[in-house]
Amino acid sequence: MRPSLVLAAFLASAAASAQTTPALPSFEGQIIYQVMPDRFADGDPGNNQGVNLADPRAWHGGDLRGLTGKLNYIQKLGATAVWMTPVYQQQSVNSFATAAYHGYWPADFRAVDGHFGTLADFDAFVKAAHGAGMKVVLDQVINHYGYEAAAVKLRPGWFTTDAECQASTDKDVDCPLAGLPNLKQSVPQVREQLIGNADFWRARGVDALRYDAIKHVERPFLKELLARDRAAGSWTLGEWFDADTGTVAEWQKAGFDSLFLFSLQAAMKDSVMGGQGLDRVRTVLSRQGELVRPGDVALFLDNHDVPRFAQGSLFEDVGRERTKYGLRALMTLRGVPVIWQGTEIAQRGGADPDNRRQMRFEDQWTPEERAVYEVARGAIAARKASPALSRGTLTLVPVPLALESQLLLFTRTVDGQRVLAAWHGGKERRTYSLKLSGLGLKAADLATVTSLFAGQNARASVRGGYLHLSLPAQDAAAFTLP
Ligand SMILES: [Ca+2]
Ligand SMILES: [Ca+2]
Repeated sequence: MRPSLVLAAFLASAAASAQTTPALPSFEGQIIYQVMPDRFADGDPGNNQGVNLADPRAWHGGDLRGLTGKLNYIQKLGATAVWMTPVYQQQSVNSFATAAYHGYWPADFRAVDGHFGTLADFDAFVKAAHGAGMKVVLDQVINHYGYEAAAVKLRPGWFTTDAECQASTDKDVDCPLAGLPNLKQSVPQVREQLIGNADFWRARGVDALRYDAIKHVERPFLKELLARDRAAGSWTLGEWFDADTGTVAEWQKAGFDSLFLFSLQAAMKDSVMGGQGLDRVRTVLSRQGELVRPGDVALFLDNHDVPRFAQGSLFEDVGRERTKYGLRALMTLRGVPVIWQGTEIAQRGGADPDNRRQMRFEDQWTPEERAVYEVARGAIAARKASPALSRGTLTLVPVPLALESQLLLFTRTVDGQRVLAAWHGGKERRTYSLKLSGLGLKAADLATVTSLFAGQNARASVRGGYLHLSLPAQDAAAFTLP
């Protein structure tokens, strides 16, 4: 070994021993794009068995090859990671007149459903994503099999019985979710199977695992699973439907790196899209101190289980304008933004399956949809270019009581850089002059600056102890502060 290599090896081992605890897997600074592969892009018409685009409950033909072909689109939007809903082998028949296109009715957790392609197609996707510098988040079902999966009849001992459900004191966990065959994680073979599933996909290069329906999964098993994921370096994201800050904090303490903050999604739907007071959002943010790792919490405007964000307005033009506001607002927050396919063009849709309409790409967009996309792309770019927006701490700035429903201010700070986020819910453009001392802010005089978000007429200045803000109606802006 050459002396330089000996020295390098020595320094590496010294660094390793100096580090008392290994760094936790983190997605802070990432932007996740959520895809439902069946509804995204069809790259292989040869696997379109049973496809019917006119039926929202049928397969639509999207697949892994199509997704790989659209990586460039996702990357151009600015996302750094892709979360795909499950692609493994599904039950082959319909239940409730619905096909298993969504991926949540698994039959074999270690095979790719023929509609999505093959394991080789999966590997090719992971390779292409990594080649583009992007991370892969795989959806994992750990609570149930599909209604008609063969395993249900083959291995009855793996599932809870009606009597066990009725006798249980924790019905969320021990009773079927939507009637789905409920796995008993206290059975050792079930545990082995589920933990082996995570290992299987991890070995194929998956960077992170999004665990479905964790509210319904046995707790000791979840902790065992999470400990293994953490030791293997996989980032874990839990879906506890309707989770508020307290639930997210509890499960971050128990070993999850992240959960979706549903309470913030609900507040943004009401305030940003619904035009109700911004104090709803402020109330959620005021609890961020409870979070163990606020920078890793997953933040979203909508997903495949709730009505589309833009659907919150009866009027398509209003839905589009407020989606622009929502996307910019999302990019000012601390956490990991998750964008569900189509939200970047303000796609509409009510409850499932209407919220899972076919994705539409550039050549199908109207000029109005393109305008929403440009705002999304610009807001993501601004966040990525700003260390404070990407990774800074968040400090709420108190505004006068009379303004609380229409003005939300907070700062994001990292490494001495500070950005002021200003959300304005008012229906008219407005200029605010606020005394710095009343806001608890200290800032040197600042000649007028414009928002970090391109194409937005928003300005800020500081003079004589006052912060002056000139803000467009129903929009969120971000300003670099001295
Ligand atoms: Ca196809
Ligand atoms: Ca369960």
